[in-house]
Amino acid sequence: QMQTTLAFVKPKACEHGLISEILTPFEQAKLKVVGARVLTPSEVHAKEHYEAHIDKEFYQDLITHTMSGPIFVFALHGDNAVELARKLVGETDSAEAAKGTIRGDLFEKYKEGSYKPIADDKNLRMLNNFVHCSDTVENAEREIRIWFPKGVDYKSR
Ligand code: 3AN
Repeated sequence: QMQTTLAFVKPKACEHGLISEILTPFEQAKLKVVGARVLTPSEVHAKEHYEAHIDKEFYQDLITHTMSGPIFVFALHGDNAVELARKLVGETDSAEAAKGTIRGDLFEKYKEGSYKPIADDKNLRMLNNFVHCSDTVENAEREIRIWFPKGVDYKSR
């Protein structure tokens, strides 16, 4: 059924100019961009977004990294959007993500280039895995409320 999901290009990927490359596979998979903005997350929003990870050992690093610069947040609408977008993104560790996934393909393309220091360090690589993407319909709704408090416009699509 038709759903809306939430994704964002992480700070390091924005810094490396990867926004359009990350957006393209979603559009090619017939997901429509129904909301988009660039912003540097506040601590309150970063913590709200990642509240499920509050007990993880990497939580503070995750919050710090999320706040470290502008992110490109976008909402995607389409058939089975939540699961489809997650499949397009791939595994959390970009080095393990399959060929044909966004994380897998970007890792292969940039691991020897300007992204190398991030790619080489497992901790940095996990934190800076190019893109965030909601994992469930409930989280997508929750995350859309955080980043698009006025909602997103999918009715016109
Ligand atoms: P995903 O982004 O694939 O849904 P989750 O939900 O397991 O991954 O983790 C949320 C975020 O926490 C990830 N995007 C990643 O940046 C970060 N993260 C997950 N595991 C680690 C880890 N072992 N070390 C550092 N950061 C991590």
